[in-house]
Amino acid sequence: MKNLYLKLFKSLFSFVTIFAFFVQTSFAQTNLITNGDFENGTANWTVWSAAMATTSDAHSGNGAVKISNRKNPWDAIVTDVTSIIENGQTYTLSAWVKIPDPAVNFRATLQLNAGGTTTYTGYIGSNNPTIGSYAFYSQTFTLNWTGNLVSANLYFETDAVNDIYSDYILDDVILVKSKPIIEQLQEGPGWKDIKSTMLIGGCATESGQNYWTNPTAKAQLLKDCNTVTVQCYPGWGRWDETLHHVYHVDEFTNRVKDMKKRK
Ligand SMILES: [Ca+2]
Repeated sequence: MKNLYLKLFKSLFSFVTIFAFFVQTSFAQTNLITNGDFENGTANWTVWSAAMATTSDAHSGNGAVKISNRKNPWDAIVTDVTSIIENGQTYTLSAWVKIPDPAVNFRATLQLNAGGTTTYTGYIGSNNPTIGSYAFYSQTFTLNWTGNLVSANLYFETDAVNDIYSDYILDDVILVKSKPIIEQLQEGPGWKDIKSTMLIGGCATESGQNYWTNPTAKAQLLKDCNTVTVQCYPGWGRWDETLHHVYHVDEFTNRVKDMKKRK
């Protein structure tokens, strides 16, 4: 019976894309970067071999910072994060960046000197960043180093196009302690009481990592999923040939309830 049910379930949900909206968990999200929004001028920031000036061309608030007169990738705005970062900690770094002229290989680089060895690691990178308007860049990563931390600088750089290094404008730089999303889900309040704002997506197909085939995600679903605000709509395979792009929220919720009972 169980197998029959699962077969039915799989066939119903093949090629269906599901989006669940829920609030971020209550995990602390304090921005570790002082004046990351540049509302206090350029306080807490310095510049290496370039020009730094505030600008009203902000992503949010009244101010942002513009870096110009660059001759090298590392002619950049920089902030000292030595006293901020912790070994073994996972972080999410994000920033809004506007690059007016052609540029490649945008990244935020962490220059880290630990135990006398200096390393350079790029984060939130894009080989082909958006040109001419603000774009959002974000990445979650875990920092690990060996030996005593001597210094750590975070700076933002690009490579040249036709030997010209574009200016760039930076706003809303945020560094927060983070955890892998699946850990946040496991520690969170569960889906049953959650109402919308954050998007997670997954395809209820039989391949790849999704809520139905990823053991951890599936465990979470079975653990606490009683009612879910879910939008389902047929993908290219379509739910059927008559109800095109129809939401099947109730159907989905009932299936989940039933699956939970049968586990
Ligand atoms: Ca700002």
